[in-house]
Amino acid sequence: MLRSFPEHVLRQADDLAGVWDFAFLGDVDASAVDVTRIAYDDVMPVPMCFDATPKYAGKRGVAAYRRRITLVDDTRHRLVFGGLHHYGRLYVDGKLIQEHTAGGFVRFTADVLPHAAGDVELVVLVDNRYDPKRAPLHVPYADWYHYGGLTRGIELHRLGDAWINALRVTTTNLAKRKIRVAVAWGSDARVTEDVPLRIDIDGATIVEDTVTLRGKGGELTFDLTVPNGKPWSPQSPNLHLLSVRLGDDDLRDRIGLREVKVKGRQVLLNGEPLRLLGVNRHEAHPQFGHAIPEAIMLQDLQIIRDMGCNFIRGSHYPQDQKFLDLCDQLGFLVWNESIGWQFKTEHLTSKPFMKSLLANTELMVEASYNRPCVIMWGIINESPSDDKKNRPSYAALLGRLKGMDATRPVTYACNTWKHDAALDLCDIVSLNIYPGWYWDRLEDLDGDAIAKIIRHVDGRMGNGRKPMIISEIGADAIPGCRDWNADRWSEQYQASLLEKVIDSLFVRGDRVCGLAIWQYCDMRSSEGLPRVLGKPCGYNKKGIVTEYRLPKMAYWTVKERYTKLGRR
Ligand code: ADA
Repeated sequence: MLRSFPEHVLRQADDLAGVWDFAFLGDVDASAVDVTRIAYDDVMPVPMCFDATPKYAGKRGVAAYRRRITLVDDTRHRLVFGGLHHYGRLYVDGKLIQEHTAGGFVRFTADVLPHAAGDVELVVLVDNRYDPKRAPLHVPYADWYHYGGLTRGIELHRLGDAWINALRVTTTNLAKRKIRVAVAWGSDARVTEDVPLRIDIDGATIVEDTVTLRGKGGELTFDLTVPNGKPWSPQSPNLHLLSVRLGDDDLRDRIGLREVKVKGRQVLLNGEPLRLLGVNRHEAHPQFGHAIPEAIMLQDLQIIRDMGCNFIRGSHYPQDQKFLDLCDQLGFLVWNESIGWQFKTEHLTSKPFMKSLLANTELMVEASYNRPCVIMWGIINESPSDDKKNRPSYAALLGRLKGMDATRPVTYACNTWKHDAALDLCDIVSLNIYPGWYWDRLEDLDGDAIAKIIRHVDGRMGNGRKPMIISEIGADAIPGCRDWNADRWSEQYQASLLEKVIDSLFVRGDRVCGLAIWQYCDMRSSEGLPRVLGKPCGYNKKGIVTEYRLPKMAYWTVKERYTKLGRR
């Protein structure tokens, strides 16, 4: 399943998770593969990253997945993918039905147009190579290992003649528990009259009517009051089950009544100022790659909560819906960002590149708009926002986010803060800084190593009228490395640096409203030479826990300080 609960009760939605036929085709052109003549000599679970298995570890190329699927009748069917890495081509009975070039980490669909009922062969070609044309958003120098595969599950839906494409739920008046429900629908019939429509919340029927659907699609909106509505907050993560039925189709979602606003230097949740105490979390594990099972997701959230965190920056790509479902249920606050890692001006001024990046961004919002845990949207981590040539792309991406969602603040993690030229487009100013690691000494953190950066940015950004988050700061530590020098790479150094960072920001300072330590867990970096040479075993070791989620010395330092701050 793509979510932690069934999104459909009426609609036939087949879960295609399981063990598929598999063949690693290697260094071939996916578009030249004759998918009717592939010799499947292996099997592979879905969801999974094939290159997280020992046999295919480190391999890059085209992989072929195959299974039979059943079209229950001759109406439109829809394949729903939770994530495909990186480039994909989808075939039904040997016929190409869709290409995927919007990159990994995003939920997308591919329709099987009206087709004779019965069993058909589904083949998915997945290419995990770095390919500037087919997978432009996966850059080989990014500091994470770009695993490949079908990573977040797949479903086959029967749509029938008229169907619900999406529900978009907005809290319109928290005090009065009012929401706006937008029901986006599609149809293959020209006009469908007297279509029954019903909206239930927590099992109580709120709307019961009939509607006429004209044309290929449209949107119905309803302003409703949630009966016995309870606000969502980290302390009380109340969720309500919204169920919409249109004809013989339906769609359900779990929603949270809450409002996020920016006021001066504060981010307010339901009118209360937030102090965001958090970590950056990659979806990475040595044995699963990006295909993190729910069991590991839950352990991650248990650990992150135990550390005293209320905030998670999903770095550096759209988060798994199942992970966000758990964050909704457990009351975490999430920064969800579209894919990006130090993209270059040549990328941000390229139309094809920006087309893929806008698609990745749009798909992120479409999938997560209703998630109460998502309190802000981010874009393109650490990209050249100091180059004025890129301002139009920042404006296009941030503008698209605001156009799709007027309810959440937008930001980007900036490391070009010395001469940044786009932070004014953000609602929240977010800085990636590494004093004490990439520059300065540990003891400089006892001074104003951090404060002087904040002063510089505030001085350039209209005297600091906006909320500010330190979106990355940290130090590498090799587990078990403890020595009397207590220098860089030792666990003592990392613990001491994080202690000084938290004290500088929240004990001696009060400018920032949030901190996301870099990072929650160790993870493999990309295999590019400069990257690998600079990292022990090719791993980014700035995790507070190891890649297998075992605590380093810094864990207890962060826990002690975050827990104390959380009580204030
Ligand atoms: C950057 C980047 C992170 C990671 C970090 C580091 O801030 O955003 O993904 O690479 O540096 O560990 O150096």
